[in-house]
Amino acid sequence: MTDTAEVAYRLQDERPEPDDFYREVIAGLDRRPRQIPPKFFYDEAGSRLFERICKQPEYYPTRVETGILDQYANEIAGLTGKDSCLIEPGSGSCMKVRLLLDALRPSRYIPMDISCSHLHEAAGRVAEDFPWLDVHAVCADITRSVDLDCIPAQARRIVFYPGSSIGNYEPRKAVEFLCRLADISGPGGGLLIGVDLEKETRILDEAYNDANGITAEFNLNLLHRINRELDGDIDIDTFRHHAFYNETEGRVEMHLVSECSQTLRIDGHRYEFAAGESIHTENSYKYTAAGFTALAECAGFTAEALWTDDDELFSLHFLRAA
Ligand code: AVI
Repeated sequence: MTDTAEVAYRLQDERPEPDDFYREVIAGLDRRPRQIPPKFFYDEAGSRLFERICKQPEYYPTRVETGILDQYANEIAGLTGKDSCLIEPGSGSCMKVRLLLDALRPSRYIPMDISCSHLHEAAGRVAEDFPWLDVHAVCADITRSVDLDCIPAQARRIVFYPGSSIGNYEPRKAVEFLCRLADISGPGGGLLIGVDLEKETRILDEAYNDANGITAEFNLNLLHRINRELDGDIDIDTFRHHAFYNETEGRVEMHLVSECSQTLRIDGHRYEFAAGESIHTENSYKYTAAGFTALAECAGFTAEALWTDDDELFSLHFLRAA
């Protein structure tokens, strides 16, 4: 735990083992179809690229969700109440929460992220800009169980999970993760969650294939990361980014496709790739508002409120834990 004199925040370090990346890459490349979990996108370079994705004109989720949070902050505060403990798993740059803090006036804010240096900076900036707020940052892999002794016993717990990251889980895993969030929020607590909605394929295909190529860079950074951290010998130029909406599965899929037949070597392991063979790096499920509510009910939540934008591109749900 680290205390800084200038800003009132503490950093609790529960970083994943460095071995996790090694083990999951080695195992995932042996699987068919080959796959690497999307949580490994978010090293320092990946986290910065993701921030740039969020500013691309085609990537509507950030812009639209921000508009919803801004428009309904007071209404949201009416449901959460004041003086709650606000917990944000996967907090990234902590930008969206800023739209809520003045209305919600939580007694403590707990941002949690896998990227420690990024979290350190982002949480520090929140503490500086909201000097009345008690900020306690937790660096952790939120897909694993985390020690949350830092939650004050009496405060109502509100989990804030914006960005539609729930869409990056398979629906069955999404229910498991929602159960985890229900445990964190505890009886009577709440979950404020952003969920991307089903829509025209063209809009989705463009959102994950931005003209500036930032999403492609973000996807390919995974290969750079393997070279950097796992002593890989991958020629990045022999892979291309491929993203498309899979209508049958109701999800956008991202892949890294080998453009030629080749052998990759990672720490003594060899992987033979045929030309056109891919590594599946991400799914991003899209829901109807009713479909997502049904999923959340499976995890024991009760729907209390739902907000969307005029074009019904994105939804924000407030759910109460049983
Ligand atoms: C973090 N997550 C919700 C993003 C998404 O849209 O699934 C990650 C992303 N991948 C490509 N673009 C953005």
